[in-house]
Amino acid sequence: MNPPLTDLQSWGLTERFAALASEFPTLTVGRVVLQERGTYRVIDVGGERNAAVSGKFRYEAKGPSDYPAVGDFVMLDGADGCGPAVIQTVLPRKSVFIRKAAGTSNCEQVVAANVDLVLICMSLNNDFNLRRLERYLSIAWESGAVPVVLLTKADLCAEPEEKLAAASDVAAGADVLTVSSLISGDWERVLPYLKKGCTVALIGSSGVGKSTLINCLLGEDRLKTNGLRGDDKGRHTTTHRELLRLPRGGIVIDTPGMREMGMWDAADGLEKTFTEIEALLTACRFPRCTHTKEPGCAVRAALESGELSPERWQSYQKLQAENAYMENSERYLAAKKQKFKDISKRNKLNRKK
Ligand SMILES: Nc1nc2c(ncn2[C@@H]2O[C@H](COP(=O)(O)OP(=O)(O)OP(=O)(O)O)[C@@H](O)[C@H]2O)c(=O)[nH]1
Ligand SMILES: [Mg+2]
Ligand SMILES: [Zn+2]
Repeated sequence: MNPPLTDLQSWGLTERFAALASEFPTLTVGRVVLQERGTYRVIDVGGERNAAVSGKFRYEAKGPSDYPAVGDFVMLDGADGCGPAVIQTVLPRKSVFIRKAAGTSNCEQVVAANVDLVLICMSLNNDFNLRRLERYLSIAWESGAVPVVLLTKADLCAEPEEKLAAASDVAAGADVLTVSSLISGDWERVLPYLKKGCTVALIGSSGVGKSTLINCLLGEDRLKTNGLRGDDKGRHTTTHRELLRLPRGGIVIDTPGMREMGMWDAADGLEKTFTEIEALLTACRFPRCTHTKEPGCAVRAALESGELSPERWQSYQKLQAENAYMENSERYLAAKKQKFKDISKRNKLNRKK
């Protein structure tokens, strides 16, 4: 008897991706569920197996973000079920969470693709940092997914309400909630965000409890977690990105804690994260106001009245500068050029139909 066919809808295959996949009648659609360096695990109609990109794919790839990432829907060759599958192409992404890769190279790194919701995890003890939250929010808004802020390890914090209010203040437009994975009944408040067929990625520093929460959701200790409770010093327990299907429906992506979350093309995300500052900028009397000494400067007025905190203003300026620096890098400009080429090619194809 043949094994039962995988229900790809429960792995997030929507009508949009099914329609895109139908353009490749000789290939099989699959979803990347695990990525570790150059190798992939994919789920397709026949189950889960190893996969690698084709030589042609490698030859044509213009940069790191062209390669498949966890969450991507890919078109596969060799659907006979034996041996590794060959990834021929990546279907156009619905959303993509990209950071600047760690280190000195000005290259992008795709953290997760086709995510509906990004759960930004920050612990209520040592990891709590509003400025870092603003950085994560900017990248998350830019991704096209909806950010939700999860303040973890609520059991270790004496004044969670205060921190909840402070985080909510900087995260306008996003839900913010506190959660403890050690208190039964408490972590369940995450459940409304996990809907059947929806993909949720957990992102945040090492040790904040991402894998522990996913284990709660799975109902078993499947993912490795750092055994020392209460300690959130970065130990990088999770070393790869992995997509898992939850027993009650919903799909989660676990990611390793990242030391650096560099900005990569996050202009729109910054605008969404700092809407009140963007509004102030348009209210300055002079269009080229430097917000230092010009009369009628709305930013300085807001700083003086206390409506805008100096820390938030500095954070905005810092992230803007970092983003502007990236936008001038060679790699960024090359990626941008390629993106426009791909879009015009796709539009042309659509017109032909
Ligand atoms: N007190 C408390 N400890 C927790 C909670 N959630 C996780 N921890 C502990 O925090 C430590 C780190 O948890 P992990 O789940 O491994 O953290 P992670 O975010 O997956 O870390 P990386 O995989 O390194 O990115 C473990 O010792 C957990 O037991 C919580 O809600 N309360
Ligand atoms: Mg982990
Ligand atoms: Zn001004």
